Amino acid sequence: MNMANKKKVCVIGAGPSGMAALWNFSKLKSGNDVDVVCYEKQKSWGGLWNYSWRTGTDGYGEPCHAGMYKHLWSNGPKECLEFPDYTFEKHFGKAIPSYPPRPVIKDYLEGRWTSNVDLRPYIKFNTVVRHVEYNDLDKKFIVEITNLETDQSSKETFDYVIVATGIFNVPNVPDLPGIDTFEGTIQHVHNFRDAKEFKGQRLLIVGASYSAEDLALQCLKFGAKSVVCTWRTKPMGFNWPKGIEERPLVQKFDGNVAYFKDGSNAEIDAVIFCTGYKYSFPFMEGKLRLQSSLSMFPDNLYKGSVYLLGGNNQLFYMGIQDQLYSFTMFDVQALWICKYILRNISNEPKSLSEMKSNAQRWCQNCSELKKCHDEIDFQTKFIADLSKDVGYYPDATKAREMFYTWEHDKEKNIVTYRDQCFTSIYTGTKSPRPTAPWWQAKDDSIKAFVNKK
Ligand code: FAD
Ligand code: NA7
Repeated sequence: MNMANKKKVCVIGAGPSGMAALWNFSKLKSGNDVDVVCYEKQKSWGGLWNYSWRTGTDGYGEPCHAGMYKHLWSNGPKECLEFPDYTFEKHFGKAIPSYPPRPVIKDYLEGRWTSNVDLRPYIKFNTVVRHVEYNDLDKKFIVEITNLETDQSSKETFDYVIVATGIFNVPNVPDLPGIDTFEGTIQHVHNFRDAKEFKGQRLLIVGASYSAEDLALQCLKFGAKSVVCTWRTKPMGFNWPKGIEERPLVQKFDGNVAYFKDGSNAEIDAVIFCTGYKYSFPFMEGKLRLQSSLSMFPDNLYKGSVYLLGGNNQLFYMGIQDQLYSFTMFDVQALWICKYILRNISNEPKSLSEMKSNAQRWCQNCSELKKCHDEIDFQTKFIADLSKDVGYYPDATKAREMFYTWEHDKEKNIVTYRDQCFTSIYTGTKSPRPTAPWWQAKDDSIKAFVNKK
């Protein structure tokens, strides 16, 4: 194919989703048919899995992307996010326990991105995408970028755009009556870096989901005096260790006292909002901008990927589903998008109306999900549906049973669930037990987790 006929593809973001797109394009050996360029505003790949001490703005004055913190251990078993072709055992040369800390996960991801492939040439680091618009006349996107090192801006044209900029980077921070009078520290979990900071303190955590659960446990583990989690819709309801309790939503603050809906109050030293994130794609022109809040199937996306309100089916959003499966889901979604661009999909839809009604059915089913099991089943079906179209080889959906066990383990004991062992779908090896229970493990280095005798 001659250069002029090559399809030009822009991937925005080199986190796990964007990297899955690059990996799959490279494996499909599509170099003859497409030119792929990835813009990443950070100096390195990995997205949220990069740890940085910075909060607020980065060295270039851009909003800090990652809200990753020290001592984060995976909150799901690694066997549920393992790549079929690149297992943890392959990467580390031995089986490792099921719940690795952040540096281990990042190392594993980088292993997949560098093993028998060279993805770096695709990526322009320190380059932020400022604006994307679509021209109906020539059916091309105009992408405006800024090289943060030189502060030079330029425009490039593309046939396809894949938005893979993540969904957990713009904090949702509600207001609470009287919080201006609060005498202690206040932050959103996006700015939380080190649990040791809260040693000896009485914490109030606002929210009742994954971050609230993890911070409550982690802060207590690293020496917080007490933690009150305050919920809006329903409590997490775990069998908490002594020192953590749940109360209905805080109604007001007066000085360092928080007053709750049940009439109780508590003295507090620090407040951490674990109130989730906002979907934010400010760089997309209005008609191309996905509008959603956290969902397992945001509206107006065929197969959870092709944007249906603009861009002539040439615009994709990746990794914007609330995530149970994470990396394997990104992988199959990436393969689907790559094959769609290369016109290599079985069951390709006939018309826009067919795509819209398909997406609406998925949205409707998503809106009926009630329990965690429903969400596990829904995301399993989503992955199976994409897999069927593209012939994604091993069965990633086998993780479903493990998610059930994971949920059960958490209900049984929220402190010990990370000490349990799962069996790899792809190697059949059962993971060893961690040498120290998670509650006692404080060293999150690769050396401590992987190389122990
Ligand atoms: P991101 O990782 O957010 O990457 C997006 C990338 O896009 C970033 O590199 C960013 O710099 C770049 N970018 C953004 N805007 C622009 C722009 N305008 N121009 C150029 N580049 C841009 N998942 C799990 O499976 N297990 C866990 O234990 C787990 N723990 C988590 C803990 C926390 C605190 C959070 C917030 C999330 C966690 N997740 C976990 C979920 C997480 O979302 C995924 O693991 C994964 O990082 C999502 O990848 P992504 O590529 O979609 O997004
Ligand atoms: P989530 O899962 O979006 O949860 C946000 C929580 O915040 C949820 O419990 C909400 O309660 C609560 N919330 C939101 N707004 C408010 C207000 N105004 N008042 C009180 N409570 C509120 O975000 P997480 O950070 O926990 O998890 C996101 C990812 O980060 C996840 O993948 C993790 O692995 C890490 P609701 O139930 O809606 O009443």
